[in-house]
Amino acid sequence: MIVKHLASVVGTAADVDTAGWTSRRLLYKQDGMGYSVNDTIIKPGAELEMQYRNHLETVYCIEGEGEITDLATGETHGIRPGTLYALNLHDHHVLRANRGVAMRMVCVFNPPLTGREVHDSTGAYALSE
Ligand code: 9YT
Repeated sequence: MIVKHLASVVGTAADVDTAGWTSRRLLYKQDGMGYSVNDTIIKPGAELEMQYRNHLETVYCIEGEGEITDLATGETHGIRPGTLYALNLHDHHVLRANRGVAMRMVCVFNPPLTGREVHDSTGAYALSE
């Protein structure tokens, strides 16, 4: 059994900070679950264009508010605590956090992340071995 608390990840190598988000990586590929789990803060006012070509990602909002635009259809969906989105088609999208409030999201990746992945110029994470 693996039991850990967010506090044991904050400030370590598994706490990855970028201009738009901070990802606290709770479970990695190395944990053997077949998926990884992050507790991620999307910074207030952040606007992130992403497309995880190599991964499927499910995101569950637990704090804050914002929206996601599906760039294939132009459709925009509001996000608030309790909203889940699953990028089942490796969807090209823009994620926005409302100004003045961070969004806190639980992010699950398949295949699992292995380390300090950050987005490449296409908005994807590289696929590791
Ligand atoms: C929701 C989202 O994709 N945010 C970007 C950060 C990423 N999910 C991560 O590694 O936690």
